[in-house]
Amino acid sequence: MVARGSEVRPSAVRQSSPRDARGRGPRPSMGRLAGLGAGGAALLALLTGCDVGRTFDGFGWPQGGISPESHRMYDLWIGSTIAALAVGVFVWGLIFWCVIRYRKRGEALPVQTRFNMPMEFLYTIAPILIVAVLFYYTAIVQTGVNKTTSNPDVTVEVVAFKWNWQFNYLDKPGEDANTVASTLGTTEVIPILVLPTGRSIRFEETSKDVIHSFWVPELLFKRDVFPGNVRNVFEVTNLDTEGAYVGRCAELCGTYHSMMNFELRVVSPDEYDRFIEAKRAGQSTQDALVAIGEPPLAQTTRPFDTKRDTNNFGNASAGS
Ligand SMILES: [Cu+2]
Repeated sequence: MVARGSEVRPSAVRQSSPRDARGRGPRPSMGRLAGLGAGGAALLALLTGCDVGRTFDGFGWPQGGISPESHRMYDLWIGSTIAALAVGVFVWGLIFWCVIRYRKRGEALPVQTRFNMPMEFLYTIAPILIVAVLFYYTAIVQTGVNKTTSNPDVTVEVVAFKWNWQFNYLDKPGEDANTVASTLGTTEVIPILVLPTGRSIRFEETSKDVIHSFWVPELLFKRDVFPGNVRNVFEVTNLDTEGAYVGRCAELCGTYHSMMNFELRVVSPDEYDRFIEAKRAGQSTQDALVAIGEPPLAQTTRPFDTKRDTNNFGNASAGS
């Protein structure tokens, strides 16, 4: 019904015909190829939520995410990589098998024009299936990561400017909200964004001048901060691990872009409530941090010394 190996390669007819007589032809390949798409899908589904990636150092993807969104993106990466490796191993196997099984056995050239319709069909369908499965999971994860709600537990306005950050705690989402408390970074003090575990958090970003980018590596996510009354909004379902995490500007925004750091300090909900109370009572961010038993200054980064007077502008006497 279809071209067998013996028909494709007349020069190898003598060697391969007994094998072909046992029915070796396109059918086993068809089964394997058909199983590939389904196998990839099953593998991806199985590995979502699995921690196979830890064994292989995350396959290059950063580990240590602190939000459900970061875990889902990590799982998508691990699942996609495993599926890609499975396809890769299968293809490498086919290549080596062909190289050995159909190696040169004589001077006669094999027939150069043959096709095998079921194989051609599967070569087209299998990649489409694989891409469809990858697209499905990507769309699901992306939609989840970008999802916003109307009633988050905490809303914080992120204001970026050259070259620092201001964080305003709002009483509700939206531009007409009131600022409950505020933290402003300066040349001497790294701004600390204090947030609680276990609560949904909405970030509303806006810039005073140029495009910046709000990036906390442990969120495995960065989002541009635009000027001109544009509010770029994203949310995390919750933060799951207390600690101090460095935050950076991830969009080249000018001379001191590389120094535009901040710190995300994740504390317990109770400590967060007391922090906000202390801020509302008029305390500085540093005093409020001490009041809840936290270090007052950033632990993960420090203000940069620009050495502007002594070195950059050649005025040696100004710095001494
Ligand atoms: Cu910036």
